[in-house]
Amino acid sequence: MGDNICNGSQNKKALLSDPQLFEDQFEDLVTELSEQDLTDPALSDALHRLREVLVYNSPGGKRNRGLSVIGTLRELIPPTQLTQDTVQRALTVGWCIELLQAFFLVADDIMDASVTRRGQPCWYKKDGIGLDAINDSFLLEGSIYRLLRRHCRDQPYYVHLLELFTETTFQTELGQALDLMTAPPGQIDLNRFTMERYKAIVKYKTAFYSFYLPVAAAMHMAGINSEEEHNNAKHILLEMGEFFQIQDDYLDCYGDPAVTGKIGTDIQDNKCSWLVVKALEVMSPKQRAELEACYGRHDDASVEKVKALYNTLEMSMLYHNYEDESYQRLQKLIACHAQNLPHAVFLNFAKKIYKRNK
Ligand code: GPP
Ligand code: MG
Ligand code: MG
Ligand code: MG
Repeated sequence: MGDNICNGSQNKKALLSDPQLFEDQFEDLVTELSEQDLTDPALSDALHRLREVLVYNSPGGKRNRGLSVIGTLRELIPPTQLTQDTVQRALTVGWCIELLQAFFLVADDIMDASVTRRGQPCWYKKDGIGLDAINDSFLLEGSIYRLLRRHCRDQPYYVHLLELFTETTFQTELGQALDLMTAPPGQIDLNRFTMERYKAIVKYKTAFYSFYLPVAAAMHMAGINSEEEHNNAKHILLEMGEFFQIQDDYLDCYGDPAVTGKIGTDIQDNKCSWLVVKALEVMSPKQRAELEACYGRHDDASVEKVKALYNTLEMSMLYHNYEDESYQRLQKLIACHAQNLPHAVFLNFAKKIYKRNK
């Protein structure tokens, strides 16, 4: 569609907010992936399954990652240069990040033995799905590259986006490997849970894909490719990502499942969570022995003992102090490292995550 043609539907689109445009685009992308792209009738059952997987596993999230592609692009390109086609493409790239997230979550919930996600049963928990969900996660990942090809193939930044998505996926998988290796079921060894190991896990499993990826994608779309500019952005965004995962760990224990949409499993799963790492820094040898006896166990009584110990140590207060410190540190980082990039790129993101409860 040409950018200068103004028909009724385009006029209407111009009035909608980015979140509305983003939600509206989803159905079109599902139809494109499951109906228009592959027309071999022999595939119709598989494509029907793909539609089901997309529809079940994409809604209900906060959309922070997906929406920040267009949000960042609006800070990088003057409104007069932002054509409707460019906006549509930024929304599609945003959906690619949401699909990457859906791919990771479907797989992560199997690995973490989770029960609910975004207020509904985890996909693998549904009747008749089980471990077939592994293949469904691959379908979600594959969908990313079909969309990028269809919508961005002719753009000068196409290869940059491909490399960014594949590199980020690999970094996340390495982070997930660290997360899993540091939490072997049934082998409790509190010596494993160091702050150094914690930071490595969360940088790779969360920060790259949740924070650097959407901003870096928008930077490439705006023609900003220099390593220096990307490193500046990365510096700030990885710090934000670390804090975001610390919040996720806090909410795993202290969040309200009715709000977060998921029931925590970190204590049972023997995870190297911020809570256990921080608690170990402040507890007495006697408390450490108590923790050793009840962490990483599945019975309710053991889980409750861990939570009671966290309460005694006032972990909630320690977390809120950390949140305040982290916010101050981030403001300084933005002031020092944003350089040529508009500070709003980072401040908008920070506004969405600090003091969140879901
Ligand atoms: C969040 O960990 C990290 C991910 C969802 C990345 C998974 C990566 C894969 C390669 C599958 P988490 O388990 O704490 O998230 P949640 O609390 O949402 O389950
Ligand atoms: Mg996990
Ligand atoms: Mg998980
Ligand atoms: Mg978690």
